[in-house]
Amino acid sequence: MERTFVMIKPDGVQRGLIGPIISRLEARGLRLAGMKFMMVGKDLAERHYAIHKGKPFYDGLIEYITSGPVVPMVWEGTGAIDLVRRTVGATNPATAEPGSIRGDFAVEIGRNLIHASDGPETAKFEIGLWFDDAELVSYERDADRWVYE
Ligand code: IDP
Ligand code: MG
Repeated sequence: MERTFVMIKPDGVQRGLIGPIISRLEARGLRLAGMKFMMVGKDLAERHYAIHKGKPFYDGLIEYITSGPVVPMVWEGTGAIDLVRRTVGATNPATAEPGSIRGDFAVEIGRNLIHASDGPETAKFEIGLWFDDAELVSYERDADRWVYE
């Protein structure tokens, strides 16, 4: 089982898409390991997006992510990092495949609804940035044997 960090961004909350987005991940067979509902301070936003500092969209990105409440989550499953990235779709919703979250619910790159870790290193860093160990839950679901061999 691999864990990945996922966050519904402020536009997802404002547009009433918390439920539909979580439903996609649940229906895929992934298992929720942690979840919060919170405002993001500038300091946390800057640490989360440190890799993009200096890019033309950086200031707008920080403003966007701190503009309203978000839903940070940890999801787990076999190959969860890549699986979630595919379920989320391309960064620019204009080119995201229909059937993906961004491809079905979003239009512009600066309002693309959801964040997901892009690799094992990023996932480890982001999970540690947003969650304490004690906030993550390890458990089994009866349905897991029908999802995982
Ligand atoms: P990702 O979210 O698919 O991993 P990244 O390239 O890591 O995409 O960019 C982080 C976030 O920054 C994007 O999800 C999007 O919200 C924002 N972003 C990236 N490129 C642009 C841009 O060209 N204009 C506006 N916002 C952008
Ligand atoms: Mg990224």
